[in-house]
Amino acid sequence: DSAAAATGARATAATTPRRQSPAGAGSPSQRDARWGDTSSYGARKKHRVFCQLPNSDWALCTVITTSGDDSVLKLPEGKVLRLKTESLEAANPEILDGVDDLMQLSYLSEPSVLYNLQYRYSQDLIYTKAGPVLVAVNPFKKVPLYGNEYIDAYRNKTKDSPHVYAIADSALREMKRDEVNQSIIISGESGAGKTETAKIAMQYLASLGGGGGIEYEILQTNPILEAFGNAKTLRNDNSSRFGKLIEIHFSTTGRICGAMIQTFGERSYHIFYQLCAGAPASLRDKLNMKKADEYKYLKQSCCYSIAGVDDAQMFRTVTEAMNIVHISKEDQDNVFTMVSAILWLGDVSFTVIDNENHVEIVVDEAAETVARLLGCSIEDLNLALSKRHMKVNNENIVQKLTLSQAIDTRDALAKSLYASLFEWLVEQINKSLSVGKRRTGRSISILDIYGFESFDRNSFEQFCINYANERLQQHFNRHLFKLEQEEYVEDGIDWAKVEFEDNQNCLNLFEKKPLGLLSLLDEESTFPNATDLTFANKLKQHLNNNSCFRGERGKAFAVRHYAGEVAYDTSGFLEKNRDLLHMDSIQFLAKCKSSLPQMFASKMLSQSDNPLPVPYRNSAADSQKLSVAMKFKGQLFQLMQRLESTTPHFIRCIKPNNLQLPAIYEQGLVLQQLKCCGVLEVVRISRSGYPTRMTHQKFARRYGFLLLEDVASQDPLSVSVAILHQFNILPEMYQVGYTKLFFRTGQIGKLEDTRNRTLHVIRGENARKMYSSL
Ligand code: AD9
Ligand code: MG
Repeated sequence: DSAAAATGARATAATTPRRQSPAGAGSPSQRDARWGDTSSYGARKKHRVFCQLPNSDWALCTVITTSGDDSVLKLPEGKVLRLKTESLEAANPEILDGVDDLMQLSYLSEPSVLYNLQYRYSQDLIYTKAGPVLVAVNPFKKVPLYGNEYIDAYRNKTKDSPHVYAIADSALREMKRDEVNQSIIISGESGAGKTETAKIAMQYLASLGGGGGIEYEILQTNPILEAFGNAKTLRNDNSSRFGKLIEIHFSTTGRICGAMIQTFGERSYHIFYQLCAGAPASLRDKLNMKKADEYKYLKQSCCYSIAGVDDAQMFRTVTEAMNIVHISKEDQDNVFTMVSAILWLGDVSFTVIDNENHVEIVVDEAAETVARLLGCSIEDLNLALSKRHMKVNNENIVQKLTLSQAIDTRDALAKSLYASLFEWLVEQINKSLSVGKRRTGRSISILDIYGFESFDRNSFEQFCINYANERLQQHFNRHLFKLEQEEYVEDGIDWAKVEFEDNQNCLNLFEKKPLGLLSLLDEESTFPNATDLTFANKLKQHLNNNSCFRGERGKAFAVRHYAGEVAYDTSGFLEKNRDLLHMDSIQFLAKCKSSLPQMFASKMLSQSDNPLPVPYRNSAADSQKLSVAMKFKGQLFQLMQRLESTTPHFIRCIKPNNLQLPAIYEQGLVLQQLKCCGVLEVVRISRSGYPTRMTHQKFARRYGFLLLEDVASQDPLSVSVAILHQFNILPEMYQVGYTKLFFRTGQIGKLEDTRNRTLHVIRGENARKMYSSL
């Protein structure tokens, strides 16, 4: 509902569609063939293997016997099961349980990765590395991993387990060492913990200054942005309705000296509730505040409070934070005046004045309060909401609006007032934190942005979000490719044998001109008679031979994204893309006496395609600004440009359950996210290369005793080569580098098994002790 969208009534996401069942958790036959056949090897007596239970979860079990095509297995709780041997997946040896980097796993199959994360999660080890990426699984409870003690430990390197602090610390060190700007790119789906993670990273960086000063101001931007930019949804009580990049600048001495915030996308709003609950009496009188449940815009949600959150207290926190970032009392008053005006605008009602359903506003408390707060006359407000100037056949005419047109106009006005207010607020914060003369040009940027989304029904919002994620994924792939390449080159390995997948095709599908999704959408948006159906048909007509595109029945089409295929329903695409705010509304704002509406109006005019404040323009299609998709693309390109010049550090947040509860780990849900945020892709990339690496020394020490010949006197490299030969490791399965041996997936697992069996055979506790400690 557009009115709900205008003010972000709480729990607007009540309409949020249910997620599709995870694609990867199907039966083994549906599994990705790329994981290869490791099972036949794993299914030997006493071996640990993964088997898939009827609910699709994988369970770690032990093989009791194998006969014919079947294996008899023992489940953890003691149950015995007979399954097809080929449906099993090899499990890693016990010594690899809970390793803190997934790359150390010898078998990198989906169940192995899931099991390892779960094993750690159950011990509150919520952070795990996947090569260069940090995976963070949301604990949904306080975990004892933060605070000064931990910050110091990571700073002094007395701790090196995976952590956001470790990422922030590397960013800082690399910024100083290489004199290159850094970025910390945090992604994940709604409620996965991105915003919390961003705050944890900021906390680490801010602690450098020892509290107080600009560091403190930067931290205080969080409550302000969250009040105005976050809302309660079904998926997250504190869901960010905007993407955010905060660039933290450092002085020559390595101290924080300023920051800059850039925001993207839609926004909404705890602040309505906070203002209602927490405004002091004087402000309440001045703004004619009602209770939250008395406003139409807020009533739609029937949700006026959030468990564990005191809105009144939050209001004080927000105003205090505004003081700290130097937003003057006067400006604060102006801000809350706008917030109140927007709420009252929702209560403005209309009466029908003729038999063509034309309307006028009802002059009541709502209309009077809006007029007073915006600083306009009732007549102006009426004109703005019930009439529209048009030019037809070169003649200027005034069109009366019907009830539904008037309501749409009112809601669009409320929505754009709020968007302008948010933008303005971010500008004020940026002015206050501006780096000015202290600038050294060194910075660490933290990006907290919505992740890939795939629902039962996907609309324009998912279309934009997934496009952005496709771009970020490319950035991610290229970075990883570079890292891998560097490591191989450094150790003298032929990296040409490593294949990487690129998602350029999918990006082309979006961006190509004139026949890409975005261009076609914009073109269709300018045709007054176009409909969502004509748009869908146009796509099918021009894009059907693109391998990333699939036309579907009716108004739908599907895109093959890196994270899986998503079907989009074009209903509402054109209207959302146009996001019309009529020139009349802008001119109405320009005439208002209050300072903010005027400023908003001139900003809207200056951002327009056609900057002339022409009162009489063509039809409804005379959008006063860039289309939403184009604006989004522009912001995205700016963002990418900024990121390109930084060294990226990636954090992928995972939501282990949809209940927002601790200690529940749903494999299917986790697996799907690992795919969407590219973690499985990292794993896959490294599988396509030589993921297991071990120094010559370590390899020789660990497996040398398995050799039949006496090699005691030889150097580690020769011993290593002798081991490779004796165990018939095929040449295409490994490469010998200057310092390390590089193995294809699964190879070390075989050696490890032989080693274990040999250790079993060697009798006597002494021998066991001697070797198992190696
Ligand atoms: V959204 O896309 O903005 O809807 P986010 O930002 O990914 O979403 P958020 O950071 O808001 O999620 O986290 C959701 C909730 O998870 C928080 O309100 C916390 O209750 C909980 N959370 C997340 N990370 C942690 C953590 N490291 N420790 C404790 C956490 N709780
Ligand atoms: Mg968030």
